[in-house]
Amino acid sequence: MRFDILTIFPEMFASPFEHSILKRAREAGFVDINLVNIRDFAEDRRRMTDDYPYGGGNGMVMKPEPIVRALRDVEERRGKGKVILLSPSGKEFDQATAKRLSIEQHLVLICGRYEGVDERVRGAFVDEEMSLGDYILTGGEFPAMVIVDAVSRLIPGVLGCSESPEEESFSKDLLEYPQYTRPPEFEGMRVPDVLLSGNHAEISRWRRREALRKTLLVRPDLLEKADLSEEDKKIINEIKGRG
Ligand code: 9D3
Repeated sequence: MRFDILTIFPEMFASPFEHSILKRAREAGFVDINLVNIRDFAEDRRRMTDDYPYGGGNGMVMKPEPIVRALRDVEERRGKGKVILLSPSGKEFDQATAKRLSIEQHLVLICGRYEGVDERVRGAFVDEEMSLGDYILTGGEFPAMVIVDAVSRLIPGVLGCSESPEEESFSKDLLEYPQYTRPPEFEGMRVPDVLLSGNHAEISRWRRREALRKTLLVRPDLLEKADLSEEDKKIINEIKGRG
């Protein structure tokens, strides 16, 4: 997967892609990340990338020319990709979106700044507009990093088999059950006996119950869409009954 990231702050991306799984994915050639400084495509002597909004109002708007020149340069050098504008007005990015994007060859991410981007860029050059969620950030740079991370790990070969995303679909509707590792007792807190029992059927039942309990408590909205068995529903009623 090729990513081109258009930003006026390419330095923000210095380290996030240089660790762990993403580092390995880049070294192995699964992921190729190219940073494009929008300011390099500004035409005026001051290299301005923003300007006052027509009609007045607070803040600045990103000028269309530098962004579109940068997009055309990317297309000439690296081919046509799917162009995504990161903006608080976009559709919310989620795991289904990450999956859909992971089968693309080439994504071009435009990081907005200030109050936004001139509407003519969106209208004529943007395929999709995406937000990370309903909170206000200073720009699209962190969202771009999140999208590269979430999409890259879904590209076949990027994760080793032990980290495989296979089983994510199995348990996607629920939050995870609690995990423990050694030591068996830490500052007076014991690992649940069932996990030390070696009884795999019982461990599976315990994990399902704990995942249901956690989801009911923290994300009851997930249970409405979840694919629950009759046994699951019985367990949920038990948990509810006990409070
Ligand atoms: C006045 C209205 N504001 C929109 C809620 C203006 C505004 C605030 C912050 C416009 C742009 C920004 C910068 N944010 C992003 O570019 C952004 C973002 C975000 O703020 N939250 C979640 N996802 C994203 S993706 C890009």
